[in-house]
Amino acid sequence: MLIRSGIEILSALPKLYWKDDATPGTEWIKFTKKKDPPTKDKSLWISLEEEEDFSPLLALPGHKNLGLGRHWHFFSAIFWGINGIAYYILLLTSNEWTRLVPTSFDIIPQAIQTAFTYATFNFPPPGDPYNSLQELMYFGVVFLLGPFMVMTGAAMSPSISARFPEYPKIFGGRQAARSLHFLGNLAFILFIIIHVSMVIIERFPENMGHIILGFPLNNFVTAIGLFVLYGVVIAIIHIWITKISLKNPRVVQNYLDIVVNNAKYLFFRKMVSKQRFSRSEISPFFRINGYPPDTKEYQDLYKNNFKEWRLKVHGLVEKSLEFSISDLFDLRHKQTQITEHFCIQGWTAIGEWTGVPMQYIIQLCRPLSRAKYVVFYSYQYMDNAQFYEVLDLEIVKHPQTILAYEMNGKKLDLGHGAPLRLRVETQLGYKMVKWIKDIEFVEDYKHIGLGQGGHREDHMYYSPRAGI
Ligand SMILES: Nc1nc2c(c(=O)[nH]1)N[C@H]1C(S)=C(S)[C@@H](COP(=O)(O)O)O[C@H]1N2
Ligand SMILES: [Mo]
Repeated sequence: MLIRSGIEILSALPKLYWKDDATPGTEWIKFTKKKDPPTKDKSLWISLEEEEDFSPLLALPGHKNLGLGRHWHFFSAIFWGINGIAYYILLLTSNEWTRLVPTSFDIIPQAIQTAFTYATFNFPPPGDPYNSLQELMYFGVVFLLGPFMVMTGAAMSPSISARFPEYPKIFGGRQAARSLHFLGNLAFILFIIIHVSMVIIERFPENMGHIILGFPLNNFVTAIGLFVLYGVVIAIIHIWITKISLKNPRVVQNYLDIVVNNAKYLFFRKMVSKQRFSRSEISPFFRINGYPPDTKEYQDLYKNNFKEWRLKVHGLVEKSLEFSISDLFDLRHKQTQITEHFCIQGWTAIGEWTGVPMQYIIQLCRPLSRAKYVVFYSYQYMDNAQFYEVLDLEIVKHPQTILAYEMNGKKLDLGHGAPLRLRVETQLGYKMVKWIKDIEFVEDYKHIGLGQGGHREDHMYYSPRAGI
């Protein structure tokens, strides 16, 4: 499940980079035939066009459902994470660890010897319980590869790397972490293929017995039976979760979110962004996601340089507010931050943003104690529905949550959200509403849009919380 949902996530940006600018064309490998953005008019091209449609035979659930791919990925990650912790505890509090942890360097020459034995199509004598090569492999998977996948995975979380900006640098940045996470997955696949093959080739009945029953079998038929049963159970689970995901995505989204969305709330809402990149790190090219609003209302505002544009702040507040764009420019509370943007699809870019901290807006409008969420509405429509996103009030209060009107020292341009867009530096990009129209403080969001907590949640099955 981790592998297939991981492939689904890869399909949303089927390209891997080493540098965090993720400049189109600099990928070291890609799984798409689509051309990079047309160099002439980058403004008409958005990163959603980079998504690929992978088959459900490979990806979970397949057919461009990044939202559910992520749900399955994090659900399985939590499941296997708990399983792994239990395994570590049981292993290390008993003497079982001696089966896996080498206690002498002699194991290396022995393992080389064993590798030679296999290479000449012979079997080494059975180990106790493993031969030296096998022991080294298991040790590597359990104590190195597993933790490596958790660590490279965590380096891609916007909340974790916003709170600890030094952390992703261990791997050479978030794009390098993404590439390494992919290579680690290949290592896992290779291990699974070799491992299952060896189980079958070398002493099959004994191995099957040991793995599933805890004692050796000497009966070939029983061993085959167990093997087939095991394979069938796995196949049925996969067919079932793939089918319900494709047929009933909303149900799967909501059930998995009981675990996934609440885990994000638990772990990430208190993480505050500490990002401070330098000017020299600003990316030369910053992808755009979302086509600019095509309504007449917005076009008129745009043509007139947003003179008639007004930002309304309303809902569960003591004092409703209204600002023109020059009102916002004139506020003394002005903040500039250089941060790294992480789109849910997988690309990153570093930019400088200037605007008004939401902390200050909150100070002015004084939300009622009932207010739990803040809704940011856009002038843009997608799939005939107004774009909006809901954020926990707690996260909106973070110091690097700002209403930005400048990017890289210039007035925000059309593509990046003119005249005003949100920056929430601990969240994925889709939470950062562009072309903002108004802001509402609410107690609940079930009555807004399709009730999932945002346009992307409503239409693409993303989670309402976006810390990873
Ligand atoms: N109104 C609106 N805001 C939006 C989007 C959108 O489609 N519509 N896309 C979001 C996504 S998925 C990302 S990654 C960021 C991209 O910001 P950028 O275009 O400035 O790079 O904007 C977010 N804000
Ligand atoms: Mo995004």
